[in-house]
Amino acid sequence: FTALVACQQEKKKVINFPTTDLTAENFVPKPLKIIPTNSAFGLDKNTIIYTSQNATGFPEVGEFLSEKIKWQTDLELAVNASDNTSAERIIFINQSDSTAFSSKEGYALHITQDSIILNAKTAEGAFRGVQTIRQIIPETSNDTLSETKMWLIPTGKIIDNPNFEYRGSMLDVARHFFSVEDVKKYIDILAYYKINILHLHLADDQGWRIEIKSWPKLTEIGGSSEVGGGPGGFYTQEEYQDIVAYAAKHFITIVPEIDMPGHTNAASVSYPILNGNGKTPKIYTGTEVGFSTFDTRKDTVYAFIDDVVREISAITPGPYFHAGGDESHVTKKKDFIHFVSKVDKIVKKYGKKMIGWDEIVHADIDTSAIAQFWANEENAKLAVEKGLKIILSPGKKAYLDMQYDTLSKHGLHWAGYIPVDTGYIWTPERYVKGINKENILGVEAPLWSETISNMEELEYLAFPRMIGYSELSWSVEENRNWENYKVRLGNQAPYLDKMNVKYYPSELIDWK
Ligand code: TNX
Repeated sequence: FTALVACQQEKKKVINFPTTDLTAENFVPKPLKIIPTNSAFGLDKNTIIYTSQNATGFPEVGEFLSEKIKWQTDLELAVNASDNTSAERIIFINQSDSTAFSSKEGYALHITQDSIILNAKTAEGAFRGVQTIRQIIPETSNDTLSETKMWLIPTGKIIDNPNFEYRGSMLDVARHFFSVEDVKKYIDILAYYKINILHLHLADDQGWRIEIKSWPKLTEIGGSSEVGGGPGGFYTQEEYQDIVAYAAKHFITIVPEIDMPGHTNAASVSYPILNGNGKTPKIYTGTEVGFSTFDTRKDTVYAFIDDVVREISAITPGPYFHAGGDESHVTKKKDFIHFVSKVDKIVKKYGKKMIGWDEIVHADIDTSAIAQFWANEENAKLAVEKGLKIILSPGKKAYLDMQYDTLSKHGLHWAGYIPVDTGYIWTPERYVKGINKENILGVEAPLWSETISNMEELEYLAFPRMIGYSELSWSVEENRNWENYKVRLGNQAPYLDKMNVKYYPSELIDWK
């Protein structure tokens, strides 16, 4: 590698680069530290990508960067080519155990006129750093400096680490079904903003969306409906694995949710034995909540849940299983407690940690469980008293399905309206009194789908707000500032347009 750099130095043409400022770049989320050196690296066809070869995942991260540079600039950069004699500049993705970046997702970027060196402990860290590189490649080339087209990248140093380890979005594929292709597009965009969790809400009253081989009617019957009477749909286990693998390639962990004991009408329509009231429920396509429950005292119900958790866990490499637990309004409190405690044990039996909506804290559960705070602060405080970690998804701030304002085409407003500034201006670290940084696993923005049924509608609610949640979860408090953020957000327009994302063009933002 040193020889290669020396050889480049020799061949380098003398170019007077314009003055640059790395601190003025449009990074979202904002990196921890940026130190500009005010010159430029010229990305052109004579640039090569080189990675640590023996460090797991590094060559693949190099290939990913090459693919994305091709998409952005049309340049085709070789990755780890054996013949690099014509190379003039290098992007080197290097495995390093430096202590400058303390977490597995941390990285350091060192950009000079000749090279971009990305150091990371793990491929995951390298992948996050690659997003930063993607964000500083200008939209257009400057071809006046040399005979080939060149994209000028400001020089300097970046040292970066995530503020929270869990940075997520949830997609409700139960109220309306979204295809594998839709989910992959959502993953593409989330990854660009360093999100690392996609929680899929796979079952609710209106539909069951994941094949369970030992209980086939769940998808045959329960998969055939959705809100408003549309056709519904479901993922076969292969399709789900395809999503999981695609997410993994983007260092995103899939969190599967089967919501229970409430929100289970679709399961009970498929197998009426589950609800224990002797009646066969009807398919439900409305949007009411809180009317269904499993029979919490029946062994068959736990045998069913054991099969569901076993089959899903076997195809879910991530550490979490989300068991729902919200709005079980027709389950008696003592039955709810009994139920959640039993489900927690089943989830643990299959090697996963249970996540549940904040209501689960009333049950006798292990401290490895995680409470997702959405509405009830008392529940969240109780969770912390019990030693559980919290995921923050406050409805008033982080619900992607809340309308922007009274004119919004889609969405609900039971938790209020969430314009783009309101969604950004809050401090997860101090949102609930008594819940401090060390109690918080991270932030997740849920997108419920009662009012959206296709990608365009999904994008209208998710973007641009989801981009703000990426900064709230990745960047430290000192680096978050609305006035500064809103300029960087406006400058995301070219990327979003190129991705064909139909974002809501909020008037609060000066879109580029
Ligand atoms: C409340 S948030 C729900 C969902 C709805 C959502 C609509 C939560 C845990 N439960 O069932 O879809 O409101 O905003």
